[in-house]
Amino acid sequence: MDITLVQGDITEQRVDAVVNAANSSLMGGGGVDGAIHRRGGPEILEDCRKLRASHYGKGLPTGQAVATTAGRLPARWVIHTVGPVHSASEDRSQLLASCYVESLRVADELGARSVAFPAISTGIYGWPMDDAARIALDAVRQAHTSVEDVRFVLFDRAAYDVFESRI
Ligand code: AR6
Repeated sequence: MDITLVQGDITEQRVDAVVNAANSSLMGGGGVDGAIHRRGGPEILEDCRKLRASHYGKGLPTGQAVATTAGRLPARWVIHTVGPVHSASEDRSQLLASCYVESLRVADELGARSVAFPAISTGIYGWPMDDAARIALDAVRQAHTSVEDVRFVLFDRAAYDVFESRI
């Protein structure tokens, strides 16, 4: 598996699957989630609504992942995963690692070979970038997957530099 780092906007990535740092409602939000729904258009939300109705009445649990169409994004699928909110009192790193592992498992089911990840939980959910980068890179490196190209798309230079120092 090749792991590459890109500084930029995940909605512009030409990959088989783009991972969304969603929330358990699957109904959209800010950050990456807002950008993906804005650029991808209403088809994505429509698929999310269907998933809520058919499988996730109580919402998608933290650490799990599920796929929808990518709408107008230059990708085939969006894989929505729910990162944990960072906690100073409780170690939730297994849940964060699970987001990466489960997203790759869903990617395998779809037959996706290239996947773009944002730095899950490092925005609104408050996870320190350095710790999140360590967990993300370890999880992806250890995953058993047929995905050949994993791309971490870091929104700003500071995040890119943190990932680069750990790769
Ligand atoms: N491309 C790549 N990275 C981005 C982009 C983008 N277009 N926009 C933001 N980032 P966040 P979370 C970076 O807040 O912490 C939503 O409301 C951002 O700088 O998107 O998992 C959901 O609905 C940060 O480093 O996700 C949930 O309620 C990283 O992406 C909640 O936020 C993740 O930031 C999830 O919070």
